[in-house]
Amino acid sequence: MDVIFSGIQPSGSLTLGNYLGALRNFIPFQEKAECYYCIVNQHAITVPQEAALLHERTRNLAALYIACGMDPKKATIFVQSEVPEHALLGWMMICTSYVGEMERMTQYKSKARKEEAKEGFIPLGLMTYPPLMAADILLYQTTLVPVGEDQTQHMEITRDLAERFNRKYGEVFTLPKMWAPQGGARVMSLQDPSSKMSKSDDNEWATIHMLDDTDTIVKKIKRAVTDSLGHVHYDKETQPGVSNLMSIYAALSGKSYEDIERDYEGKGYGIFKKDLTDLIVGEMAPILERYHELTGSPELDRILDEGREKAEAKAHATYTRAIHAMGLYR
Ligand code: AQP
Repeated sequence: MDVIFSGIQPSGSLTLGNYLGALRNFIPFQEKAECYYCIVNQHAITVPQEAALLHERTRNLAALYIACGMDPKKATIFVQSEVPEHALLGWMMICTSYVGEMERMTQYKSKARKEEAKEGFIPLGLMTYPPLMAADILLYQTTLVPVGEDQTQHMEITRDLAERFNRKYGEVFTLPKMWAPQGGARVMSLQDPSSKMSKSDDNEWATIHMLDDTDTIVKKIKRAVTDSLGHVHYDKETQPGVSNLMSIYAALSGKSYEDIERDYEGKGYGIFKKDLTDLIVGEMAPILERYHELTGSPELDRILDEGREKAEAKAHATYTRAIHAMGLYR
């Protein structure tokens, strides 16, 4: 049976990109695999966070996981910082990493530039993000990691670090494979279709949040960048804005780009955008209803307490093997 691990950072309000690229795809695995779904709050602190907000978002993200259909009876749902083995193995993975390979990570380069411009410094945690992510995955002897296509480079480095460790210290870690949704499902910013939709984007109009109300979604889709060509056609080079909206439409409706082009032939962007809005609202409405029931309920704490215990048991077994392999014991 496959072992699945994945996580999302509570670094902001979740976007449609997080949903289509990651969260939605977590759910079917729980029927056929051993699943660990983590709220990776230690990754969130790789950039400055406000304590009260981080705490609130951590709980909210757990509620959103469950509202999307994650079943605590079938999957282990837990908070990263509550299982100390993540940070402990993370340090061992940092010590297995090379500065050069970390500096080459594209996410590091783009986030470092952004943080330097905003704060005047580059947090070191941004550079050591990939070894911590490797530790998260390797602790559970994970075979498959469902993530968005933007995480390809981090998955490659995870495998490299596992192989490097195994070669030097003996076979401790299973080499995990990445699982990305078909068609890529990389959702781009509604205002700049050359950059990915991100929950930490400062431009509110660029991002659809899963918790946005209907009115806000209507306005954001209306303002989404298109072009002057006026036909619904998929071509990322000449019509990047429209192509991005089409990829969201395709992911939510299950239709192919050809079908969408045929359905909207001669109809212009207005009708297409309205139907797209209806699709998004229709998908999010039941999720939001369940989310609001869960956020204040003690059920959430019970689920996370149980999740922590189950995760810790498995993580501790791998961590013990790793410290013995590395000689980190008396
Ligand atoms: N735009 C996207 N399209 C498809 N998938 C996406 N993911 C994120 N954005 C998109 C997928 O969501 C999962 C969780 O991401 P994360 O929170 O761990 O970090 P991230 O990739 O850095 O996400 P954000 O939204 O861009 O967060 P911030 O702004 O805090 O950095 C991953 O599987 C990712 O592929």
